[in-house]
Amino acid sequence: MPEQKINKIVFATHNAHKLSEIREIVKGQIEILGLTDIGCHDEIEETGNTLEENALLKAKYVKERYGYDCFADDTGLEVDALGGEPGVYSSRYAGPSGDPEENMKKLLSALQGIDNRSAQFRAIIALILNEEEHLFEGVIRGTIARERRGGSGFGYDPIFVPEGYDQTFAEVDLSVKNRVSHRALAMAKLIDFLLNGKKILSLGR
Ligand code: ITT
Repeated sequence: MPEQKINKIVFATHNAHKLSEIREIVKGQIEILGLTDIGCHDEIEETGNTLEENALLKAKYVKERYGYDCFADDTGLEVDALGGEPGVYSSRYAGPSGDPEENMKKLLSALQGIDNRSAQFRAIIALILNEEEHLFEGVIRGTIARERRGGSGFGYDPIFVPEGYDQTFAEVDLSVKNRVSHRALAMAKLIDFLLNGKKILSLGR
């Protein structure tokens, strides 16, 4: 449990979309600093084999080199018919450039002719606070659309239809994504822990 009330924390990401999503989610509760705010412009390599390992690796990198308590998120799109792929390899699914259009193209062709479109986004947030590590998970189930639709969001959003909706994450209002998404669910657990000391999932050492 945090020793004192947290009102400011670093989010170890270079992804501007993630940063603005999270700032919107925690608006009025906690101030979020990005990596550029602390003078970190390093490309942090994601060499882990799981989302948990990669999230921890990013958070530890910033803590060790910059000295800030912080949290990092690693997200994967897990497609049932593909045995959970692309999963931890989601960002470089179609190659090292990480081009979202190419990633979606590859996924849509991998699912061509397959009726089972079930999938989930899974986000793991790793927090390093007072020398302790904590993990928080958020999962949203849904389906993979037959073609890309919508212009908002980022990454795989144009082909992911969250359960209970007909539109993709790139078609719904951002306020909807920020309420129901994998990252919103993981963030809710993180915020609860930071503000109230409640821990829902932790693999802390
Ligand atoms: P950082 O590591 O700097 O946080 P990143 O963009 O590399 O940013 P991830 O490794 O977590 O983030 O992302 C893995 C892939 O999943 C990548 O292709 C993202 O575009 C995609 N992704 C992550 N969150 C997403 C979301 O909310 N909606 C759609 N795609 C998402």
